[in-house]
Amino acid sequence: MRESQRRKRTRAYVCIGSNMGDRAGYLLLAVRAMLNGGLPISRLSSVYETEPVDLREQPEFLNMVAELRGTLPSPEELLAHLLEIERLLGRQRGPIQRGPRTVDLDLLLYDDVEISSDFLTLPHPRLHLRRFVLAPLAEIAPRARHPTLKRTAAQLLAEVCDAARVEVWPKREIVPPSIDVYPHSRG
Ligand code: PH2
Ligand code: MG
Ligand code: MG
Repeated sequence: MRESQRRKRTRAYVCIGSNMGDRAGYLLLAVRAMLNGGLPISRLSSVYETEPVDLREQPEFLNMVAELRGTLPSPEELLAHLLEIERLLGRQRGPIQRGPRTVDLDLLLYDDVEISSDFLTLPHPRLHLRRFVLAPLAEIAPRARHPTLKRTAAQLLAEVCDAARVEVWPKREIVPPSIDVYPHSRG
């Protein structure tokens, strides 16, 4: 199969996170920047509010997962594009690793690609350890397969030990306003 044909059917998953400022606004800006940059988003998970892991003394995160499907740039080019979006959205890389951030875009999976370089590790090395990644991933792609562990997202979620809280956000259903938007259009 030619390279151009192979790349047409690529599927990749990106975890989006924010725990600074207008968190939902940053998720939305990240999704818009990905679409404006030509990345073919085919599915978006719900938004989840999630307890911080690793560095636990920091504000709660909003996290979600996007599926990209179609003709994609190479994994390295895709990561460079995601890092550029982080930079445009005001992400500052301070001395604290895994600390608060306006927006974080992590490449989780790219087909069955396995890479380990200084720039990029695929699958994401902590993907299978984090409920805040596995819950939104399994929501939109329960059968997505981890090529190294040979487990699906649904299996990894059922088995994960991470007890940090992960809940769909916002907790209450958004009820449409009861105002009549078209007051003059009725017969
Ligand atoms: N990201 C981190 C560290 N900890 N915790 C949650 N809940 N969500 C995140 O996105 C997250 C985190 C480093 O990237
Ligand atoms: Mg991250
Ligand atoms: Mg990151």
